[in-house]
Amino acid sequence: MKIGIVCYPTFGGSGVVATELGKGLAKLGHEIHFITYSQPIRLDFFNENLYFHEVDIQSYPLFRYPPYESALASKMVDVVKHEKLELLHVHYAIPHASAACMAQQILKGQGIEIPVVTTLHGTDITLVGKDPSLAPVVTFSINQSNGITAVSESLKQETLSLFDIEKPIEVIYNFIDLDRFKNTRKDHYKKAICRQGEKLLVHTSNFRKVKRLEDVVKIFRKVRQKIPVKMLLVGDGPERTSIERMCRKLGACEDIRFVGKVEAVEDLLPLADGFLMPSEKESFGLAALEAMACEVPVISSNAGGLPELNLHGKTGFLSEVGDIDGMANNTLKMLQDDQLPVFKANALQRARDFSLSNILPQYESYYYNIIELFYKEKKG
Ligand code: GMT
Repeated sequence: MKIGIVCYPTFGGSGVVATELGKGLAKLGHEIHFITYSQPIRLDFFNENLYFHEVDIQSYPLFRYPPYESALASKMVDVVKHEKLELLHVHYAIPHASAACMAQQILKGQGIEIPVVTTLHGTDITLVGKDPSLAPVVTFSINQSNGITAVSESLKQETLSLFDIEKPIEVIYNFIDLDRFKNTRKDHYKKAICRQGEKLLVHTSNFRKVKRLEDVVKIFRKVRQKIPVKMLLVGDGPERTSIERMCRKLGACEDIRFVGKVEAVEDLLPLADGFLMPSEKESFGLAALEAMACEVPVISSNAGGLPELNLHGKTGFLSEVGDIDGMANNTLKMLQDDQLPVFKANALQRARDFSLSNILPQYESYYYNIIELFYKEKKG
């Protein structure tokens, strides 16, 4: 199949899923064309089936806001026509689904028919998309898509409750490349951070409000009052400065290390004994799955799709959003020497359910179904 993939090329989960999906499909022999404003972060290897088309936006003094959506739609038209694509798969509804919808209409006017699949990732629905300033366009463009997928059952249900959706939504979970994310047992690195044999906790995110970084630090502090422990905060974003300030104020700087954005996060995760994800909202929790694949159990909130991934009392623990005491107590329970190896093994076992080899064929057969349905409907 010749597939166009549209996504955000940054560190965010939706971009990672889209890029890894494209890479996986290319390895299976499909021709994959990424259409985005810069080279996707994880598009880091050569494969003869992978192509990248950059969306360039004209700047003009009149524009207060650059017309990205129009530029993207125009690029989609161009790539579909010249590369003879058979399907467009857009990740994150805003503005990708509406741009795809426009491209589809333009192409139709030129006698070219192409189905569009939209994958909903989370904040495009639960935070940004439901805002009245965007909801009508989001609803329209989701309904115009020929196929809709959501990354968890929870996100599917939330989408159905927030928008007037007229088409079935298929749940296809986030996935993980177990060859890349695994326990590489780099104990010597861990000793460099935890010199006295302390336990190590990790949090990775885009440091946005929704991730509740303050809770991460508060949980860590409570755990540190009981056992020797260190913490790595991986990533960067709007909350970083205030969280660094908070750490200083609490005198926790020497035990909490801000690592910044790390491309090869799979090198860091195996060092950890526990992963903290107290998010306000989380449609799936790809970062937690990455940790689990490296045999790191998860202390998380029970927001969104997290209970579909993190099994309470088995692969870690779930608590209500904001329950700092609960999360700290659960962390202490999980880190006990006789418990930790069991949690670690369970985390890996659960991660295997979401392996690339399990999930990729689901996307593949979904594409074939949508294409078949699309042409059946056209014939009438
Ligand atoms: O977590 C973020 O803020 C990034 C966001 C994105 O769209 O890039 O992640 C969302 O999509 C991921 C991939 O499907 C999911 O694993 C994350 O749970 C989801 N984030 C939220 O729902 C907050």
